[in-house]
Amino acid sequence: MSSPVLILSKPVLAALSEGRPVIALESTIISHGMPYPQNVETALACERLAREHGAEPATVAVLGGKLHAGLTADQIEYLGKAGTKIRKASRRDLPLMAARGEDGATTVAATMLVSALAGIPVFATGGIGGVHRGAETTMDVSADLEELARTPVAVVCAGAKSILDLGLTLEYLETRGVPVIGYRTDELPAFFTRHSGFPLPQRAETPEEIAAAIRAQRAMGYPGGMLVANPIPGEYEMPRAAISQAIEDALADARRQGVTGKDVTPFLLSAVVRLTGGESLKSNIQLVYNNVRLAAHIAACL
Ligand code: PSU
Ligand code: MN
Repeated sequence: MSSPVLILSKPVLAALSEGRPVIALESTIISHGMPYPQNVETALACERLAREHGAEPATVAVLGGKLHAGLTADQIEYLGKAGTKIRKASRRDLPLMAARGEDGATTVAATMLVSALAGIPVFATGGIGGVHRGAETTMDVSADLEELARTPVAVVCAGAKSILDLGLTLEYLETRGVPVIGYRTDELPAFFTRHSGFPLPQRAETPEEIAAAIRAQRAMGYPGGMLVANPIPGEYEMPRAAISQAIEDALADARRQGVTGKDVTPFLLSAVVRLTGGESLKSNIQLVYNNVRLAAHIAACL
């Protein structure tokens, strides 16, 4: 069901109306999260991987002011090539962008919102935004956390990067009543690494179990989504010392340059890629693939 504000691609519309599995994918990770051309290659590979695992991919973006679920390869190429020239679009940005017919790459928050409008229950990304270090003075808390509290979409991620304050991120999710489920782990994964030292309240062993939890959440009329934390496969993990050092250096750079607001996360991500000589990008790509596979399995069970 397309509407004046929402456009579903033909394959996504067909899959939804036939009751086949569909998973959403975001586009800020394409325009702001990775360099070109790896961003486009990764986005297209995620789509192929979803299909191989039986789910139709719905990559989400704002184009000409319309919310799109399901993009063409040319549209993905456009978002990747334009990179940070494309607006990073979160929930707050959508109304005026629609009025003005603008283009934007959707964050986790905006992608969840579009997924819910389109009727897509599962969404795969790399990492979510969270509570930034120093948030007690900056109040920089990602809109992704609020969206998880209010919008009924299950988000599969590899945890949150330790550019964030992981402890405060978990506290915030607890306060807002968001189910946070470790997939075969008792610990919040730290994106580039499997372990953060922060225990999770619950774990699940199979995609079936997670799908059953999503169905139960719906049946309870429970407003809000779910966070599924899926650790990066061990063979693609970054060495812990190297990544910690890169993150500390990136944070120091951001402070020196006075980076604030929505520029913080993209700045830190590209600094970490540079400081690790590109190694972190390889891990980033693999953990996204791992999340796409799990999201497709969950969608197939729903
Ligand atoms: N984490 C990543 N790569 C990304 C992002 C997060 O590993 O590209 C993006 C997501 O789109 C997420 C956004 O929604 O950054 C969070 O931005 P902020 O911290 O400004 O809310
Ligand atoms: Mn922020």
